[in-house]
Amino acid sequence: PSAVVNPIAFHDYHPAPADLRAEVLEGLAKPRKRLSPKLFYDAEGSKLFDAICELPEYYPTRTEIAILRESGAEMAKRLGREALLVELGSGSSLKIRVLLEALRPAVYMPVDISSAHLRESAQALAATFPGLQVHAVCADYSAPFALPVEDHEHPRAAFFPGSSIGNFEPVDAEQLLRRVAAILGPDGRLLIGVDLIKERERLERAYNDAAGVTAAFNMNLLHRINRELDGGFDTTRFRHEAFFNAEQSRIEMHLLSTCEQQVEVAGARFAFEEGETIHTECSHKYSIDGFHALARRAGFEPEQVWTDPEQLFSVHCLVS
Ligand code: AVJ
Repeated sequence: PSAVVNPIAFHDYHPAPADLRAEVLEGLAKPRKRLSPKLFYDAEGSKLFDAICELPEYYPTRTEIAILRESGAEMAKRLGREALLVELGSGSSLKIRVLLEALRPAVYMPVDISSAHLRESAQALAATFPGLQVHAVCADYSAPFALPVEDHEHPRAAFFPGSSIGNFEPVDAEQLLRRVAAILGPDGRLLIGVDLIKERERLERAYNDAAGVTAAFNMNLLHRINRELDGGFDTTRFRHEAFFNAEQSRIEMHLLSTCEQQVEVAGARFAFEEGETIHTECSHKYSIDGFHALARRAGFEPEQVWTDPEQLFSVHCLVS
């Protein structure tokens, strides 16, 4: 007889849909133009991001997966048997599979803002892990939310892979971690992937790949604005720029205007100087000690950290 596939429970918190028009008009009107990296991920942008993860220069994804494979059993011990495992953002199906394999939690609760993507990936996981209770939560994890089930019989754990925390400014990262601590309650565990500070060359190569995929990912934001907001960006007059800002310990991505020009978007007109940029992303890099300090400020106690032999990437277990 075939194993029982539990139907998934779907909890829809109806996260506010992003208002692309308002966000773009506001971001481009700032004295230093900026757009949120959240806006990268339309269908085309999500495909380009998947391609980035396969690039030889882009070490974070494959390094984190190798760490999960290598130390999954130890992580499972830390997180506890029969855990309730919350995943923040469910875009990383290979990583969660490696962790579920090692951990075998009682309940898996993926939280994601994209309803269709969430339902699909939750169903696929329920089919691969018979007996696993899946509670999918459609919500914006960067805003406060409560878990949909009162469950006090399982130890609580959360998984936040991919160095997604790096997209947040340190003060916002701290606030987000504080909320995760509140969701976990006392003695919960957060397993979180964090990209490490390393030589500038290695960092900058990861965001300036030879095949130009990261450039296409960045430029797709202008194409998206042209498509969805009837924007007038001439993409031949902008170029991708990514560099390590050592003072702030972050990779910055920008779209640089190669000439003086005016661009119309949704009926508004924006002037660019030659060399002026739209700042599109920050990707913060941490030392292990620096991340421990951030975790402590957010109410967590560092319990264990795993890295790869080259110390490129870290996976932390934090106790709430
Ligand atoms: C998904 C935010 C972790 O910062 O490395 C990859 C996004 N941007 N290449 C990162 C990204 C350019 C990625 N994060």
